[in-house]
Amino acid sequence: MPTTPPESILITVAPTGAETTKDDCPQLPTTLEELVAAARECEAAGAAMIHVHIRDADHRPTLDQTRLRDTVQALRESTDLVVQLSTGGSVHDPLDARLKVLDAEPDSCSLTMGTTNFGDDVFSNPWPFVCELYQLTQERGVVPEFELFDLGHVQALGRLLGKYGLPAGGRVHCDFVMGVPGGMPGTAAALVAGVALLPDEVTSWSATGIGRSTLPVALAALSMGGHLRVGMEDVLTMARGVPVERNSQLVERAVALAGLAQRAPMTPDGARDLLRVRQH
Ligand code: KMH
Ligand code: ZN
Repeated sequence: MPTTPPESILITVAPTGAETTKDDCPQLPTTLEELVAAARECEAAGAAMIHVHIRDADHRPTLDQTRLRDTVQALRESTDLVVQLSTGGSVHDPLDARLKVLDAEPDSCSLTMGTTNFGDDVFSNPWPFVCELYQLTQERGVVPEFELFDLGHVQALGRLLGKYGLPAGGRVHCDFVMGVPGGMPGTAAALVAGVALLPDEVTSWSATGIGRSTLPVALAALSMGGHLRVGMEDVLTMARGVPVERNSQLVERAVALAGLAQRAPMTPDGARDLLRVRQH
């Protein structure tokens, strides 16, 4: 990993997630139209990649194949964003349905490096599943973003790369997802520990802090030369008692914070180059 911070910053937006209900948060983009509108606003605000979870007609999380394909196509038609589909889905999604996410042919996909307690639930990522999903990304030419919820996941990433080699495109990008109840805390100290453990093959990393940890994690990541993921998947308030109305507000804030660190938002083409995502 380079020791000097890069001059530009990859901002990924995670606009929806699988945990928040539409009833609890009517402004959450859950329909395709809402998702595309949010994506366009976030791209205009400075996002270069979108991490996508989709919902069904009742706004519930789904991994429906047709909807996934339609979503990838609609996002490609309406934006230049790098399209990353979640293979994590919701804690209730079966492993085989999560593997099939790659059939929708995204640019990138998330790949979580181990099981973690997730609030009162379990986010299941057994080692054989991680290996199968990783090999599938290599076969299909989909660039994985390794999701690290815990320090053990960082170790597991080294083990995976040692066993199966580099991802499609040859770059290794990972994302620290911090502050999930059951995972590592969303603190600067935990991020420092995680970055120190990253395998040598890692070429870039981002971080996101859930809920109240969003700002401490963002500031720590910026100070360490990391990239940022923001969005309503991870946080629903701008400040205590102030709801997020649009995902683009969170992207705008990330751009402003990065600006203070003298880093300009990367374009989608810049992100494709960083991640070695193939052109469509
Ligand atoms: N919804 C979480 C259980 C991912 O997208 O890969 C899993 C998650 C991670 O959001
Ligand atoms: Zn996700």
